[in-house]
Amino acid sequence: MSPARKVNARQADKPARAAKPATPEPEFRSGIVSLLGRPNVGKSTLVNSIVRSRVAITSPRPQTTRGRIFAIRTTPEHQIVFADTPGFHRATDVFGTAMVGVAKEESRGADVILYTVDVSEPPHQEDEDIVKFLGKHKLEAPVILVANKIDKVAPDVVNANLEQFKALFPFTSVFPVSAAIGSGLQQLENGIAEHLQPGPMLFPPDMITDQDPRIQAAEIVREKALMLTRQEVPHAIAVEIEEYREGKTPETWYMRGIIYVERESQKPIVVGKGGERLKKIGTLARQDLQASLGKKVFLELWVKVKEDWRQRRDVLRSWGFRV
Ligand SMILES: Nc1nc2c(ncn2[C@@H]2O[C@H](COP(=O)(O)OP(=O)(O)O)[C@@H](O)[C@H]2O)c(=O)[nH]1
Ligand SMILES: [Mg+2]
Repeated sequence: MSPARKVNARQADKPARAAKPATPEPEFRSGIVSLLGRPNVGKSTLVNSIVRSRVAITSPRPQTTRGRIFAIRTTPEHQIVFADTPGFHRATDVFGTAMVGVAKEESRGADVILYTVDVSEPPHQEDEDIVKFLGKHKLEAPVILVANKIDKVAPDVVNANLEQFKALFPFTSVFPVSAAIGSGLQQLENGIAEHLQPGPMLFPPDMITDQDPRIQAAEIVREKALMLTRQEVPHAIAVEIEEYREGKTPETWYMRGIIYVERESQKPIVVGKGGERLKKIGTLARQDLQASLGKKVFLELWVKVKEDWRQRRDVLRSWGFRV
């Protein structure tokens, strides 16, 4: 600071009467931001990184996210409610069609749309489907292009692919990021905040997700089952937590979960030799559940067959899917 601008302490303590009129406090802003994108581009990883919590499960398997999940980021200036959705893919069954429906529905009510892509690869066919959808419905919300996974390939590959994505749609703005290593996320958050309208908080400031704890527990079990199975099996897995209650003491929690598969032949795959795989799924899930609940967790897991559940509206409805 230059000597001329120094103020002594007494002067500084004076009321700000003589100072220029105070600028009004910027208004609090809030809004719903919906994530669109192909499966596996990193939508859930992105949202988890921004809200600094593992709200949505993630995995290298496509279609890990199966319902709309709100992940809420609150700062003194704004509250951003992210609607993480299943990916936009070419659906071939009742379940897949419902998943794409979730993504479409969420984007209609959003204040901002985050179109997330994996910029380590050029656009896929599904990207063209999404762009068509955006064009057809003339959504009023601004569409921001989030070019994720910039850590995965060399910068010139990122740039070449990015140009192709940019050519698909008149995006409001573009943010290259890496959700996995956390780069570019603050700029993205600021970029989103610019498009939020002044408004009150939509959720209490300490709330990070609207997801029911029992569903969240089922999702954690499913994440581990996805991690430990291959090929068609991950797609055939659904998890329901049938019992979810305090254990014998207040420091403990008891859960009984069912891992559903579609065919009898998939059951031994999930169970593993001598029950090894099921045990591993349980151990990994229990570790996560204990960390998030802060209690000792007793988790009992069973594997059952629900023939062709992805094709059956009655079953899907009984699990809470809107089909
Ligand atoms: N290298 C890299 N991998 C990422 C990044 N973001 C997500 N992934 C991985 O991509 C896979 C799919 O992520 P997920 O968030 O489940 O994708 P979603 O289906 O779009 O929700 C997971 O294995 C993530 O770890 C990233 O920025 N860089
Ligand atoms: Mg996801």
